[in-house]
Amino acid sequence: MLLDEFDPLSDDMVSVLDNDGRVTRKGWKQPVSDEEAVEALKQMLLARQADTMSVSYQRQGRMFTYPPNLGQEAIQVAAGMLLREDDWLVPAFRELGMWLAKGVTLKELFLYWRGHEDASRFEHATNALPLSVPVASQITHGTGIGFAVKKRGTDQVVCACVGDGGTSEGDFHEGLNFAGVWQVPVVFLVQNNQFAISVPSHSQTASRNIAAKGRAYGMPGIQVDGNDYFASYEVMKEAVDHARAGKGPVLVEAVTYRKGAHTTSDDPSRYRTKEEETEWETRDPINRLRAYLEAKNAWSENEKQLLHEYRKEIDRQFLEAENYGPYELEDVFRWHYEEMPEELRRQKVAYERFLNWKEAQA
Ligand SMILES: Cc1ncc(C[n+]2csc(CCOP(=O)(O)OP(=O)(O)O)c2C)c(N)n1
Ligand SMILES: [Mg+2]
Repeated sequence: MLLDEFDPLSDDMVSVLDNDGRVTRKGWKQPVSDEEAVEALKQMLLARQADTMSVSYQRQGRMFTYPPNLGQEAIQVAAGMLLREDDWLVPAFRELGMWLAKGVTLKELFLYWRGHEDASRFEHATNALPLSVPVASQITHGTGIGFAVKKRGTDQVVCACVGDGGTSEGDFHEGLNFAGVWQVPVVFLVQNNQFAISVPSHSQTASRNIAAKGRAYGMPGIQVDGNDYFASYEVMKEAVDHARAGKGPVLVEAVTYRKGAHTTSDDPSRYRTKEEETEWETRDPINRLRAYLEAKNAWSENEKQLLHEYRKEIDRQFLEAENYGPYELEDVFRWHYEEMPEELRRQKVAYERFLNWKEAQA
């Protein structure tokens, strides 16, 4: 069991492939079929293409903002493949590969970043919570859902996601503490992408790593190379199986790198060096999995053609989002409570007054 073998207190990290896609672990057996690995690589390419185009849509003024997932595809696709339809996904805001696996459409995600409230409905996805921008607030929700699942006695698993920066929030610690005490079926997945906007992850904690924190809350913690698809798959599989078997929560720290900006309003050249970016480029998750598959003659896709098809489909869904229609002012206020409380009603009136004033200025 990797969960027993790899000790976060010794800074162990699970990995399988080196930067050239060669297997480095002795006695390793491929955990999925070649077909599944090929499918994973295709999903990673789709996610990356959607990301690249999203940044471009935003630059064209067609989307308000966007947080790129570039470079974080391996852990996201691996985790997504392991969630059952009735498992719960409790995301932060940078989980593209997992959303797609859950059945969330690109159209819905585009609609979200265009500021539309309807985007949070996820019509074709079961048990996927809306995006959570208030950092780490979703962790307590994930624990709560895990508590409910346990009370009902079903074998569903909750995957609650957070970033390295989110682990400094109180919600993270409350959520993990409660989860440990009640042994709920939750996998806490930290995508440690090295940054919380401009703050480097080593400034978030005096711990040796984030995975080690699991110990204090009475759950296994494990560090994995999140840019290594197979390692990510193996670790997430053990974590999900552990939770599903009623053995309680697990903390997974996936070590990765945010290749893009924090969001389209950020400029990473202000706080990190070209050398660092170049160094991480050699660990790119797509290149590593592709090199592995090519070496065993398992990758025969015409990538150019594939990307061409992806671009067409992404554009089609973007146009659907763009032509969706405006949202009502009411939508901004009406989803929090069954009946709008007085304070929200007051804010709505004030906002209407502001919009009328703005229109009069034009
Ligand atoms: C409670 C809260 N504080 C601050 C912010 C502003 N903010 C948005 S994202 C972010 C950094 C998050 O970093 P991390 O958890 O590492 O996730 P990443 O963006 O790297 O995926 C901050 C500070 C916020 N959204 N919510
Ligand atoms: Mg981060």
